[in-house]
Order: sequence, then C-alpha cells, then structure tokens
Amino acid sequence: MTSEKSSVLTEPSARGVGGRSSSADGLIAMAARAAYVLRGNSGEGMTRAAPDLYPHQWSWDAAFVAVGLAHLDVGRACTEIDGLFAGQWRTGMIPHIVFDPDESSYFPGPDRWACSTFSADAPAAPQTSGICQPPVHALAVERILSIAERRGGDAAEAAAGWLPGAYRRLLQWHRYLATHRDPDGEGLLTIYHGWESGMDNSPRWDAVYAGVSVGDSLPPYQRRDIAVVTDASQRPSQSEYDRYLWIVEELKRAGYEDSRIRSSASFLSTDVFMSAIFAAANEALARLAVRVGASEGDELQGYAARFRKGVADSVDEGTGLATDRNLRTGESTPVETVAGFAPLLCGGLDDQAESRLLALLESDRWTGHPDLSHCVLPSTSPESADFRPRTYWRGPSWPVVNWLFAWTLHHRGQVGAAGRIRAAALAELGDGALAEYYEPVTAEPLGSFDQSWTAAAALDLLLSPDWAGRPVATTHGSPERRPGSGKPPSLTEDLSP
Ligand code: 2M8
Repeated sequence: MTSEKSSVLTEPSARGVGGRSSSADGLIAMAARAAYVLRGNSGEGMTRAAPDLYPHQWSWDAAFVAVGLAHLDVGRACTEIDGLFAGQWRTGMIPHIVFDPDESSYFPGPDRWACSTFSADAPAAPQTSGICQPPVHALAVERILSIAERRGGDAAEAAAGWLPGAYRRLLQWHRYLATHRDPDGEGLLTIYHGWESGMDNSPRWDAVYAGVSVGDSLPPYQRRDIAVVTDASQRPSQSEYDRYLWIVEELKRAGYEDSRIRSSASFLSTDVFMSAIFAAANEALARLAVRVGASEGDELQGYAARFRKGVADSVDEGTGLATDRNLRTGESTPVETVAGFAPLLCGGLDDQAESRLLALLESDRWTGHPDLSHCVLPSTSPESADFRPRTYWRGPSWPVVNWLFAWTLHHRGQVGAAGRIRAAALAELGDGALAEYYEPVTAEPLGSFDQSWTAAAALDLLLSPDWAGRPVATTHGSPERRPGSGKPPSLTEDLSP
C-alpha cells in the first residue's frame, strides 16, 4: 500500500508539537532534536528510558537506545549495553530494569523488588528488578557494529575491540532463556509477568491476568506513573496495577528462582513476540560468533531454528495471527494485537503463509485501516473489540515497534513493506514530540514525551546506512529483493515507499 498519508514528503501541513516535518530540512531538524533528547536523558553511563516517567535503564529500551547512540558516538553506544551487563544475574538473565542509585522517583523501585535479599543470583550492585524483557540485544549489537564499520577508523576499532566481551555476555543471556524459559524445548519462551513482554497491559494478557487473585498481604503502595501521565485513562488501571504488584510478591516468595516460579506463579504464559525476537537474535548472535571466532555458532543456529518453528506453529487459523498460550489453563485466546505478526520478525512460515501474513499487515484491519492518520502499526487492530486508541498497549502505535518491524522486515528482504512502515513511522514522528506512543487515528502524541527509544528510532530510521544497503539473504520465507546501492541513505529518496 502506498498511500500518500504515509509519506513524510507529502505531509501537507504543520501541526502538533513543533509542526510536521515535510522536507529534508524538517527531517534534519528531527534528527538533531532526537540527538538532543538522547543527550538530555543521559545519566552516568546509562540513558533514562524517559526523563520523568522512567528514570532508570530499561533492558530493551537500552538496546534500542544504543543503536540510536551509535549514530552519534559508537563508544557511548557500547557503554549503554555495558550498563545492562553490569546488572546481569548469575543465571545469565539480563534484568528488565537496572536502577540508578541516585533516583528514587519510580515505583516499584529497588526496595520493592528486593532482589539480592531474595536471590543469591541477583547482583547487590547495581540493584535490578527480578524479571526480564524481550532479548533484542544481539540484534542491537549487530546493528551497532554495522554502523561502526560504515564509519570506519576509531569507531570501527572501538566496536571490534568491545565485541568479544559483549558476545560472551549475550551468550550467557541466550543460554539462560533457552534453558530456563523453555525447559521443554518447545521453541516458545515463558514469561512470568506481563511486564516481561514489554507490552504491559496488552489484551494479550487479559485472560492470564484474570487468573491472578490479589492476596490480602499485598503491601500498600503509591503509584507514581499517574502523577506523570495525569490522564490516567492512558495508563493501566488500578486493578491491573494491583495484579502487577501482587506478582512481584509471588516472585519474591519463590526466591526469583525459575523452577519454583514455574510451579507456583499465578501468571505463566508463552510469549510469541518475545520468542520471535529470540529466534532472530540467535541468528544475529550466530553471525557475531563467526566474527569473534567463537565455537557456539551451531548451538545458536539450533536455538534460532527451534524458536522459529515454535513461533510458526503458534499461528491461529481464525485470525491468521500468532498467539500466546496461557500455561496455567493451556488455552490460547486469539486476540488481534501487533504481537500476532511475530513470524514476520523471524521467518519460519512457508512462502504462501508469509505472503498472507504480510498482506494482512497491510490490509484495512491494520496499517491500511482507513481511519489511521499514518500507515503505522497500531498495538491492537482498530477492528478489534479490544481496541482502545489512547490506552497504552491496547491501541496506540509505538514508534519503537514500527521501527523494529521495518528493521527486521528490511533485514529479511521484505524491502517494500519495510520502506512503507519506515516512511509512515517517520511521518508520525514529524510532530517533534518524540512521544512514547501515538493515538493512531488522530496522531496525538501520548504518554511520556522525549522518550529515549523513540528518539533512537527517529535517528536510526533517518540515518542508518542499512536502509540503503542490500538486505541479508535469508532462507526463511521468500523475500522481495532489490540490489543494494551501497550508498548512505538520502533523507529524501529513501523515504519513498
Ligand atoms: C513500560 O513498562 C514499565 C514497566 O516495565 C512501566 O509501565 O512502568 C513498557 O512500555 C515497557 O515496554 C518499557 O520498556 C518501559 C520503559 O519504557 O515502560
């Protein structure tokens, strides 16, 4: 679909914060503003996920942020990833938050998680949360390297010198996931909390949260999020928050130990989106293994194949989308969320099924929906009864998700679809707010403004040499191909869908 409404270049009028970017000058201004935001959110060797709402380092945010930073300073990008490694658990888990000891304005903070009190596997410093998030890190490291190599000189040297250490940490992380989060070798990762998915209150988790009964012993707490985002309807509800906090108590009781959690936690589900990311990340890590001369390439390719299959086998015939499975009830509840497009991130479907899924993505249930102001991916289909256009992961479009789809589709050779998502995402970002998420019908920026991963997305969508390069050939699916020009991207020509 090549609707004009998606094109940054044809966006007719200035509106919203800062005015829509409609020219190469506007796009340069967007890149400059994104760089400024990342600088402003930068702390001691880490980047706050958002200035007020999320004043610590979040796991998948930091991976995306590091890619954005690589366009500015490759050394700083590597430091960002090292900040996460500093919080890595003895099990190999990279925790979902690494806390800044000088910050106390986020809840639940380190005292509530109390990880090193309950688990000998958690580091005492830095303090961290006790769960994880989608493993996008190897994908980010590979992208950082490609940016560094394009730059050459000191940047390339710094990245090459850093890579072997990063590779070992990532290997431990992947082994943790493959072992503890998929003990039966199904090719699907298990999560213990909706927060692990990164899509906290997505309708994906409604049925699973329905099985969480909040006990009387839930310690009292004060939410901080709704003091920052004052329109509470954008955020998860109070009863959702009670469940989020109750699960933390359950995890503490289980000593944050995987086998005990598996037998006792009331929230237990497969996560098909996270599993697809893991499949793609294993392919990336296998390529990195070759670069550093490591011997684990076959092991990593084995994980990639296992999870690709797990994801492909999760497609629901009714909706055509991949689904999660509630491991407490054994049921899969098909919902129409963006996570259902998981197979497009990692491949594994046959050619016909891949084409069908791509066609669904660009159909009028999704990016082609006539009500959308840009052809971006809403987090829930506007045609679904679950669609809430302003509520967090229940409808808004997330720039970081659009970026991830554009990036992985491009990488897999689906250049046309990737280009259309990229153009639409940039058009949406043209308001200058660099918001956490956008109301997809009105394009109103919502949640936190100056969100770090949104700034990173803007930078990479504008500047990455990869958009102009030849996609990596893949044996999974039968992608469209075009010859790579080898030139750096032009802010104008590469945006035409
Ligand atoms: C959101 O999640 C945190 C909890 O982890 C929160 O709502 O307090 C999600 O959007 C998550 O995906 C993201 O990593 C985090 C920081 O941006 O915020």
